[in-house]
Amino acid sequence: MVVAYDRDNIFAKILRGDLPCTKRHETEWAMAFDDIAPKTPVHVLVVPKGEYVDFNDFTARATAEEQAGFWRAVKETAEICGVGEEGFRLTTNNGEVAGQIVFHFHVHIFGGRPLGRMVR
Ligand code: D5M
Repeated sequence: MVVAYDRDNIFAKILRGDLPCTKRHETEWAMAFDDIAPKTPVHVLVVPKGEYVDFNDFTARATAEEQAGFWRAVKETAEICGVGEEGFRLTTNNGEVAGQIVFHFHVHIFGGRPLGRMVR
């Protein structure tokens, strides 16, 4: 079930500077900041600057340039946060069924400790 984009979602407010964040990286295409409730020593969220509800929406509507810029920012953020070489986990929750609670597309970067195996 697709949710309509709400311009007052938490990440839209952070992008506008209406809410504070601990910023780790920013480019023309994306911003990265610490998750407010970190699950690992490095737990950073990377959000595109465009208005996309979730991964499905982003991949369907963002231009190739936006998508490339976004994924480049994800890679740069991992490096800036010191986990680019040793390894990290990327997660995106796509839709309520996956537990998504903020409906502005974002990718979690987890790292900074051994994460164990998630899928066997
Ligand atoms: O989960 C959304 C994630 O966003 C969750 O890990 C908490 C985080 N969150 C919520 N509010 C904030 C603020 N204000 N700053 C930083 N991080 C925040 P998901 O299931 O991926 O939608």
